[in-house]
Amino acid sequence: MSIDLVRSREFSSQLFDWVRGKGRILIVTHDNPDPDALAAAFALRHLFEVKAGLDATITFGGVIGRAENRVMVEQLEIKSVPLHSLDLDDFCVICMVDTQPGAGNNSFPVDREVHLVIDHHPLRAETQRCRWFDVREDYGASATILYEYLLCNDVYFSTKLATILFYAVKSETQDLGRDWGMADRAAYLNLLQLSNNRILFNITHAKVPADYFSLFGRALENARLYDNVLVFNLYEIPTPECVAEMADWLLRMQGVDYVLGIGRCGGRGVLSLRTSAQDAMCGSLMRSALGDLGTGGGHGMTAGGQIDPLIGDRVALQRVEQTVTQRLLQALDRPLVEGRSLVAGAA
Ligand SMILES: [Mn+2]
Repeated sequence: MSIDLVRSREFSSQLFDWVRGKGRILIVTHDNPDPDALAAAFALRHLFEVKAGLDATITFGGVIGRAENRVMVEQLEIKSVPLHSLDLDDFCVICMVDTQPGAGNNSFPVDREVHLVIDHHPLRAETQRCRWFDVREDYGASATILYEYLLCNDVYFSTKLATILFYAVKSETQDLGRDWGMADRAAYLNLLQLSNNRILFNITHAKVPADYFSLFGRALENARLYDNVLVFNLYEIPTPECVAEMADWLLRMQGVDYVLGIGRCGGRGVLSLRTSAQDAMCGSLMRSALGDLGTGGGHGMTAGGQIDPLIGDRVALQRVEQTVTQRLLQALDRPLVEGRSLVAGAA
């Protein structure tokens, strides 16, 4: 058994000993959860049920906007309750997955106690004050940590559970191409053979509404190139995940190594940073780009950020775009060149 698996076995068995006999459990993910957050929450709830006989509720702020993720939740029956509708005093144990207390990307009140944190973002000081935390920065997905808990506790992988976890590792690491480690590879390969390939196809080929395609046009129209850095502004967006999705798409452009995207959803600024440079540190680049404007974090090749609130008209969003672009170029040690529009004829 690898060192990682021994760590997983010891941590999880001690955790279950502690949690047994406790009352209701709440599992909080980051706002607008992605497949990794949803899968980690689902697997943790399953573990509590099987190993401790306890019910847990999955919750988060925001919405699940991305078409793929909606199909995932529907077809694999991942049940959750909106955070704002809960009375938090009803819960005895609070868990966080794929996010950490005070990280800025979850809506759980910062003054409330969190008992358990399982995550793969850089460890925060607040997390170290929690009763239980297992934070592995070298893991590509939180789902991989949960996969190991299930594995070393001899929990049966139903097709549903395997498919959820597999899709999480697949999408989070872009099929082991981005911020992945050997643990993710082991999880990916093992889970693939247990997964439902028809549901996986339905998720990756989710139908999208007609106005989804207008986002591509808007991203192109408002994209500016600063040498190998591309910055785009989507302005008002229907769901926060659009920014990351467009950023992933534009990163495929030849000669572009970094993509920074901006948008606003529900009065909140949403930022996403992507790179094709394997040795980059997007999390800290995002924080440099935002400075005092907002909060952000992430991994080597991806990062997210938020400005809450982001008020004002179109010009206000353009001003934010200029500021974060300048700061990003500075952090990357690039000359502060004048950006040029990607599409001929655009502003
Ligand atoms: Mn994650």
